Amino acid sequence: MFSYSTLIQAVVTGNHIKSVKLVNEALKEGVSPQDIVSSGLQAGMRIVGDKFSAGDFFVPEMLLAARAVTRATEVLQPLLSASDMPTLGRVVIGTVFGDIHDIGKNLVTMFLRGAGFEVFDLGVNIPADNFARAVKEYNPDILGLSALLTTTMSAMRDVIKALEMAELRSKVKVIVGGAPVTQHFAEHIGADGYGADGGNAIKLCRNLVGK
Ligand code: B1M
Repeated sequence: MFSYSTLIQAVVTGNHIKSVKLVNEALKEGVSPQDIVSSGLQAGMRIVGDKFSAGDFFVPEMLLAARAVTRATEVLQPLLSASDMPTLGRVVIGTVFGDIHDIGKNLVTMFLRGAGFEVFDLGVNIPADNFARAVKEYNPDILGLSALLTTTMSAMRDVIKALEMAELRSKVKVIVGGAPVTQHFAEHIGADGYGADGGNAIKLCRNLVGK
């Protein structure tokens, strides 16, 4: 029988074969993809982060854990992204310059697609000007910025400045998210919203497009 603790353990030990097997088991037993993400995969990643902070884990262990989560997420992707709804709006998303963390951004992308948004994912380590160019090219309702490092959060402000310089700021709503980001920070840099997690990002985007 599936248990969250074994999935968490598979993530913490970076066992991607086991994480995929356990996610498949959980799905067969009727566990929801959202619960698998929040109570299994994310819970495991929090422990990995704590171990890294405590000096018990190093970058290789984080990379193995990231692979265990990414592979497991690939199993969930069709379920999280499946949607028959008409498009609610268009979102461009990416991780800011200097930052290569993408697991959270990828999950938010899947959640938004599942909710009916059309999402263009630019990837990671995206310079501010590239975000502005993408806004011009794709003409999205919302621009989503993700950052996982305290040192890269300030790049979110650079993106807003780049939009202002290109006279695009009034054409798009900007939302920000990622572990170190807060509502206060979002307001401080002049973003239109802050998403704490995937579910929250859906609510925020729906509000911003008035649906
Ligand atoms: Co990094 N790393 N890492 N890392 N890493 C953290 C972030 C850290 C907190 C670990 C720690 O010290 N405890 C720490 C940052 C400390 C700080 O800034 N104060 C850290 C560090 C220091 C580093 C390096 C500098 C390590 C080094 O090289 N010495 C380095 C930096 C590389 C760089 O980016 N330039 C580095 C590298 C890496 C790996 C490559 C090894 C790997 C990333 C692999 C990958 O992403 N493909 C990695 C990992 C895995 C982590 C931890 C362990 C897990 C991150 C994660 O995937 N979480 C992380 C510790 C932690 O977060 N507890 C850590 C799970 C994910 C689902 O959550 O990303 O928060 P999260 O996303 C959530 C929400 O935040 C939100 O929704 C998501 C789903 O709920 N959200 C949004 C995210 N984006 C959003 C956007 C939105 C809305 C919501 O709207 C647009």
